[in-house]
Amino acid sequence: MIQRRDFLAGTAAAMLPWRLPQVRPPVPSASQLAWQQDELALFLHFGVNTFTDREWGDGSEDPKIFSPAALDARQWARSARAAGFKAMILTAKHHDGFCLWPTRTTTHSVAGSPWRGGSGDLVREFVDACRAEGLKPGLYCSPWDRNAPAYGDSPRYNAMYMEQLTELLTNYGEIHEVWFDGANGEGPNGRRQTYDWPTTFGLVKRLQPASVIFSDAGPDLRWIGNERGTAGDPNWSTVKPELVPYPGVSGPGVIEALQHGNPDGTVWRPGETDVSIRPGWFYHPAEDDKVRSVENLAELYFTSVGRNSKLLLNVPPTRDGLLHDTDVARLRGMREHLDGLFAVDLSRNEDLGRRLPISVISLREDISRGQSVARYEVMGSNGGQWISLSKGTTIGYRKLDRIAPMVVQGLKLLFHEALRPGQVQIEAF
Ligand code: FUL
Repeated sequence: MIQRRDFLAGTAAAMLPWRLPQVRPPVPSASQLAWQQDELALFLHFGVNTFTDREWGDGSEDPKIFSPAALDARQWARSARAAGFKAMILTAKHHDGFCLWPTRTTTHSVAGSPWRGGSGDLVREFVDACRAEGLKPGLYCSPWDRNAPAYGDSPRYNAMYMEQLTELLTNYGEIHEVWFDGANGEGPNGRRQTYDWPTTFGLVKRLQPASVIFSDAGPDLRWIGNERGTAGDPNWSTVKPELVPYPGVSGPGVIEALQHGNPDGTVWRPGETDVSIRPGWFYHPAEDDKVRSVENLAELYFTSVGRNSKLLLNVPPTRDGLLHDTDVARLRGMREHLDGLFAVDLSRNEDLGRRLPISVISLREDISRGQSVARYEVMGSNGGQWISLSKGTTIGYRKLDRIAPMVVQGLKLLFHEALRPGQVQIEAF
């Protein structure tokens, strides 16, 4: 018999030694929950580097090189939506300091470029395209700025950075995710900058209270600790904030904390897995034949969403300002592949009587109540006998286990270790 739902709070509760006292566990906010349920977001690295063929500009680029002749943000958004993505995040400013919107803080922006005759606003076109296609817009504004003369004069640059964020977060409607990296290199004057993270995060929360803030140190979402597209296993959505106190911090234990979270964590801070469809973050013609395959993209889904994370997949626009045909085709292929894989939940069949082999087991915890399961095992019966199909540690939002294809007549889920009572749903494909 298939057990689609198991209530840990029921029979299993009596058998399991709960690891934590029955106090109210950290749980996701409504924004964090919605963010995780979206599963897929598209990342767009675009700017002067697209035209110089570099990954990191040095801030000396002439704004006149920015001239995407056929730029169409709706094409980005349509491609994302068709592939099942629910959100998009744009590099409003990367380390080179070039702003994709006509900011008042610097002339190093689209206003100095020939694009749209110098009166273009790419952040505007981006958010409009997101909304037209039903996607949630997010923005990445790099704190490291290799163009700003004030960089390294800490209070002065921090004031400028707050002004830039204020423009981005007040003039473009609701921004769902605000993305920060911790990059902290030298400025045009060779000086290093001391960022003011508490004020930065406070400003975002004041201007966009429903947004989620991403950085190594959250506060809402944490970096998963690598750019290879692989979340940790186990992966807890709870963290001990003192282990990663600010964005860009390095040292013993930091990557480990980002990859795995912590079962005893006091704060809900799920991991976001950012990775590029190409070797670089920005578009480079020489990488046109190095775009990830459909199978590889599907694999990324398993190692991110399938490990209680969310996938932020970078697909960089070309110099024309369009997503490349190859990348668009791979996104579509990824969608078709996943749709095919998850088309029929075989655990719903009355007796699995169609005798179709299952090859993927999907588990979902009701994370609105927190994250609980620490060790589980899925058993399948092939007649009279129960055999172990897969074993794992954490589940969280979603855990996907691939197994050698097998026809089973029954499935059951065993909980060997859990922090507290919870609820899990099992499906089979
Ligand atoms: C890093 C940057 O240095 C890379 O260029 C890229 O933007 C990546 C997503 O974040 O911090």
